Amino acid sequence: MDKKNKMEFKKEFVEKLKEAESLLFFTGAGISAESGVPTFRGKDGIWNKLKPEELANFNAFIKNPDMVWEWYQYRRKIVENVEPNPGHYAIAEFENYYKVDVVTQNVDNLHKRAGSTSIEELHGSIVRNFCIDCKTYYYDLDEEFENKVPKCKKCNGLIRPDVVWFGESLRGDAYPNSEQKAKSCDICFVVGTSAIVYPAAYIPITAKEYGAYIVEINLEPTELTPHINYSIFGKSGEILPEILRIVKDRNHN
Ligand code: BV8
Ligand code: ZN
Repeated sequence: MDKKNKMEFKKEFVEKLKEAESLLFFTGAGISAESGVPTFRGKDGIWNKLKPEELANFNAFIKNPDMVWEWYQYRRKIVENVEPNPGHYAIAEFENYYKVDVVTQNVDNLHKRAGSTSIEELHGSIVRNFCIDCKTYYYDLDEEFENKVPKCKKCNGLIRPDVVWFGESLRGDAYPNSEQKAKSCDICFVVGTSAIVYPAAYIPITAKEYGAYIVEINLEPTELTPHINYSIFGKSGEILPEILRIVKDRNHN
């Protein structure tokens, strides 16, 4: 995007950027779309063909472990063969100017690969797997488990991806940590999410309740849009670097 058609942003937002000390980026599948990772609910979403209830839940896994395992192998393959996009990298680079926290619903590990250092993965990550019986963790399982669920070497239990499925509570302190960060951020960016999955979608609502300025970056309005201070419509991989440019220009003049 050359000089002449630089993106313009609302004056109020530019002011908030100037005063802010801490930013929170609440992200969903849309931030990884430009990397080539399919979203869930969009027109080409992976859940158009298969319903989440059929795949991203424990009963589906117990009923048909190979099918669910194969679906995650398919998604792991995609994620292993893509790169973070300028949106992920811009979020990592904001760390040079602000205290930055990332709270992501994504399980694709792209924020980490882009260099962000404070990340809460609310729904876990497909780079990790564990045995449903003895909870032993497994990382790089070899190729032989393409479409056959692997069995635990210690107890022969089924191995599953370390993601949070529907009906499962969020693990560890990911949610309370994210809530804490939402309460203390000055600006909360809501990037590439349809904001219909709970309790994750409470995070931007909590940030707003605690006085943060909420900015939504999405191709289209979402369930959250009525609560948003500033909606910027477009691709996150183009918008986030433009917002970063304002911050860099200000810091270098
Ligand atoms: C819980 C991990 C209770 C796996 C996911 C019945 C029974 C049980 C629970 C429920 C129930 N009914 C409702 C619930 C609650 C349920 C829920 O919220 N359901 C929804 C669907 C109504 N929640 C749960 O079950 C949660 N657990 O409630 O437990 C409990 C409590 C205590 C004790 C025991 C139990 C767990 C939810 C976690 C589910 N796991 N994923 C996996 O990934 O395979 S959710 C799944 O949806 C993904 O994680 C994804 O991240 C998440 C949200 O989707 P989005 O990220 O928003 O993606 P989406 O495609 O929808 O939207 C993309 C957006 O990007 C679009 O707006 C698009 O316009 C935009 N976009 C596209 N391209 C771009 C872009 N924007 C900018 N730039 C672009 N280039
Ligand atoms: Zn085991």
